[in-house]
Amino acid sequence: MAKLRNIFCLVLTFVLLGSLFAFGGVAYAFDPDTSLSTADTSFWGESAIDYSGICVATAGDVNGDGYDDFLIGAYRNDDGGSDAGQTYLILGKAGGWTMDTSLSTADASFWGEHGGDRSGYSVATAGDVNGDGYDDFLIGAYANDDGGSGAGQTYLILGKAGGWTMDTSLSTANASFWGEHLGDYSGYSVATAGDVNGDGYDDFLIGANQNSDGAASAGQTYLLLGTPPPPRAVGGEVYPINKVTVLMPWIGLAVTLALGGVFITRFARRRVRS
Ligand SMILES: [Ca+2]
Ligand SMILES: [Ca+2]
Ligand SMILES: [Ca+2]
Ligand SMILES: [Ca+2]
Repeated sequence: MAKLRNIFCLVLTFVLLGSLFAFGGVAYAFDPDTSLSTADTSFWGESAIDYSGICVATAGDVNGDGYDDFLIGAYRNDDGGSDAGQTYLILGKAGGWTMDTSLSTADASFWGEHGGDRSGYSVATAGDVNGDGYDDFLIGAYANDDGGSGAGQTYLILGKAGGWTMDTSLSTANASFWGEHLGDYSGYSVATAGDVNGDGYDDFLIGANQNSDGAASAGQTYLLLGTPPPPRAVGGEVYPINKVTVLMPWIGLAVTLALGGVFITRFARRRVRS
């Protein structure tokens, strides 16, 4: 009886596999030569000649809700000034994605500081550079003039649980980095480097492809190491700190023994790489 049952199961398996291959083989979600009209979601630029989508990237999980978030750069957008550029942040969610969505409905956006900055030409997650468990991100504005004409500027925006808004000026970024010389075009590319020195804080890269320190337009790439938040201010003074930090990546915690207390920091065990 058992033998008969085994033969039956074998025949059934062959029939099922045969039907699968007869209908074009094992199905896969993505096929060759598929029109993007079948995409799950799409986003339109807000205005003509915005060139939105010049750069797109994951932002990591910037609000710590377990859904990864993403960035869309529109470096010729004029909302902050002619070609100041705008970068849109779209927060992840379980459902409700639709095609032909205007970027005006994004969860947050960031304008270049000045006309002609071309911010959003490069966008990327930075990983979690300050180890607070929220991923952080970078927006490059290679044509920004604050450090000299075309020196370029890159903005670091730290993740947070809430309070994201549209039409925010990049002048309110948590940190920014100028090119060394005029014409460097720093911020032409930006990326996370992962955690290159293994201290639990993600590190990041800024490219300045027109920098001439090595030779004319040899270019220069800068690595910035992630750091913990600055010491807490007490009575307007920066608190002097002598500390020992013990990283415990297996439970996603860092325990800092410092003058003034014991601080426990949660950091992302999962690393996001672009
Ligand atoms: Ca998220
Ligand atoms: Ca424009
Ligand atoms: Ca962070
Ligand atoms: Ca690091």
